Amino acid sequence: MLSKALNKALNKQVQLEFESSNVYLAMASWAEQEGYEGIANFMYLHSDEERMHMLKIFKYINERGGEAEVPALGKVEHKYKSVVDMFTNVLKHEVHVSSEINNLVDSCLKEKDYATHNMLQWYVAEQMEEERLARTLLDKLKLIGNDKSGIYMFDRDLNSGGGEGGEKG
Ligand code: OFO
Repeated sequence: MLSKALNKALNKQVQLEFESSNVYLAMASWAEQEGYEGIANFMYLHSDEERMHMLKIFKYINERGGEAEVPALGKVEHKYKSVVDMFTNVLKHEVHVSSEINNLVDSCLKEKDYATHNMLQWYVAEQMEEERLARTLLDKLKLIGNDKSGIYMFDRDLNSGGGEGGEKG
């Protein structure tokens, strides 16, 4: 049985994963409007992944006798100055999510809730991968700079799976 405190903390993570899904959906929309088809597809996929992350925790809460709640969601950013600006925000967002996952792991250990701790290990690994991917893509974009043909190729690469952003769990 989940403690009340962990139930609350997990519901907060449900909200964050839900919001992540919307953040990437808004990024997909911006990229689509700007004509970056590959980046848009990458972001649409990522948005779906985040919904899956949300659902995994949502269902876990109920399986453990807790109460999963559908959260109210905040507004997300819809405008970006550039592709680099957008991917800088992706990295920033994922670093924030990682730190929230770490806080959750910490709470589980304090409460000796090893089942939840075990469930969260998937998220620990996933966050490392998401941060790595965001850093790799941002590094590529920094190398490309203002070179239009470079951005064109970056977009094309993401369309053909070059972002390695496929779902893993
Ligand atoms: Fe759920 O991994 Fe990104 O935010």
